[in-house]
Amino acid sequence: MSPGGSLLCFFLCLSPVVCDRVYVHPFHLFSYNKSSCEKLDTLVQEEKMIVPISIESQTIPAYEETLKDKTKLDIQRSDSKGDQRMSYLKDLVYVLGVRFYGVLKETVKDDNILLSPTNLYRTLLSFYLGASGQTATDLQDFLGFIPPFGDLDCTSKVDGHKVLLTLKSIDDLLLSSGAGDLLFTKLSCLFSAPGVCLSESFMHSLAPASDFFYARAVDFTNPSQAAELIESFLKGNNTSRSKNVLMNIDLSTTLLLLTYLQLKANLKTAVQLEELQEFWIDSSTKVLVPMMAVTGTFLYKRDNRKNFSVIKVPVSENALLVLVQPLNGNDLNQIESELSLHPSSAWLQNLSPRRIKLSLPELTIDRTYDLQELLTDMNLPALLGKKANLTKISNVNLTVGKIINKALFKLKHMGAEGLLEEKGGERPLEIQLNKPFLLAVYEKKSKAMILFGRVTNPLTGV
Ligand SMILES: *[C@@H]1O[C@H](CO)[C@@H](O)[C@H](O)[C@H]1NC(C)=O
Ligand SMILES: *[C@@H]1O[C@H](CO)[C@@H](O)[C@H](O)[C@H]1NC(C)=O
Ligand SMILES: *[C@@H]1O[C@H](CO)[C@@H](O)[C@H](O)[C@H]1NC(C)=O
Ligand SMILES: *[C@@H]1O[C@H](CO)[C@@H](O)[C@H](O)[C@H]1NC(C)=O
Ligand SMILES: *[C@@H]1O[C@H](CO)[C@@H](O)[C@H](O)[C@H]1NC(C)=O
Ligand SMILES: CC(=O)N[C@H]1CO[C@H](CO)[C@@H](O)[C@@H]1O
Repeated sequence: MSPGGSLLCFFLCLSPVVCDRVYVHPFHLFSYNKSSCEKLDTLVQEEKMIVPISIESQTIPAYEETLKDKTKLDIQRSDSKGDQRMSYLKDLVYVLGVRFYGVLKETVKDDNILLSPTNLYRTLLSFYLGASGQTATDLQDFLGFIPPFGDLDCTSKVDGHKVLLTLKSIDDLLLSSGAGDLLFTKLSCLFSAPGVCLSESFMHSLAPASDFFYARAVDFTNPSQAAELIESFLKGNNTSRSKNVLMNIDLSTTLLLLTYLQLKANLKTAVQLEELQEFWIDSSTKVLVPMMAVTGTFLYKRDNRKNFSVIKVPVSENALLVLVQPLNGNDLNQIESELSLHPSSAWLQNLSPRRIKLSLPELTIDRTYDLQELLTDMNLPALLGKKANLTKISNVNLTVGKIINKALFKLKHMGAEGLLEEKGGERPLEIQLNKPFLLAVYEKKSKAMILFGRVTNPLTGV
């Protein structure tokens, strides 16, 4: 199971990570070494288990409080090894994101798409942390960690905590400085069947990656009631309705994971255009949408061979919004079909500064996907299916139901309605995003893709 393998090789060849003197295969930045392997062997497997309280209980359980305190301890130092880890991981995150995008593109047809590659990665990594045996091996493969020499001992295994900490440092960077205009929050909820115990260390691994973490028990044997309880639980926590995604919960579910990533950004100096503007959904259908405009010097590329343009707009100190638009009558399909051939940060390369007046729709895109369905569409229904070995999560056999990933991206203007200030000098190049386009949000330093999607109709975002 390594369709990702060939892509991975491609990226490895492009960006070998070289240490000061000796070459260290990037895999070993994350794998166990000989001495930590020996420690693992002698480690006594005596797990503390927790039975989550009912979703209907009004109290905040002690285990959630403890987790909050632990979360604060995990502050990351930045060092060269950490940078190498980020640089390697960002490519794996991209490959996974593009694979999921690929199946979504086939299933949702012309709809908007929004997914968070970092969050998808983190979700599957959580299950890796809870998996043993073949399930752990398969998940590691799926996450893109292929051992370089086919080693079969413990050094061929990836230490999931190192990966998790690297993902966390990426998130921390996004918020590190000047995040004033950015709202970035992550919520994780683990819902288990009543009486099912969950390992404390598994919960501990999930919690630090989220701003809000909840673990509650729900009776799934009444699926519609379970869906209602979950809906109302989330509503109390500022999560917008997940429409239909909670429908058809499997009766046999004993574990359901839901994560929600929100990113809201304000375009400084952008102004709202007074009148609604045309947006062409396809060559013969237009809708009228609220748009904003911003003038400034942005990094830009126009590729007249491949027929697309890229513009990079900073939305905070460390968050970059990248917009990709087809040119010369090219359509999005063509660009999408070549995604997997691009290295993860290709869109950030070879751009040059240009004075531009950019008009683009105001955006609110909220999308929810069930990873179990997407895995089935990828012909991998067994990866987290009924036979999955998740003995590190619970001592009972778990049936993982839905794995819901929800992402919200909101882009607004900061300035008031009105006219753009026109400074003298060079006349700006006018670019109007008035046709379907791709968008991505990158963290600037690590070049990790936080959000990725396409806008085919700005009016049907939620
Ligand atoms: C092995 O890994 C552990 C934990 O990551 C680290 O503390 C130790 O220094 C490493 N040992 C060697 C020989 O690299
Ligand atoms: C899960 O994996 C562990 C480690 O390989 C193994 O000992 C155990 O028997 C497996 N359990 C099941 C139910 O397959
Ligand atoms: C929900 O929103 C309110 C008001 O916007 C805010 O004060 C509160 O912290 C939010 N709660 C969560 C859990 O996000
Ligand atoms: C780009 O557009 C031009 C003009 O429409 C066309 O001749 C050319 O084949 C296109 N290139 C690609 C790679 O689609
Ligand atoms: C859990 O699953 C394993 C393998 O499928 C099976 O051998 C074992 O009996 C099951 N345990 C329980 C408690 O159902
Ligand atoms: C911050 C907040 O609103 N938290 C709520 C999340 O939902 C649970 C269950 O409804 C409430 O107990 C919390 O107060």
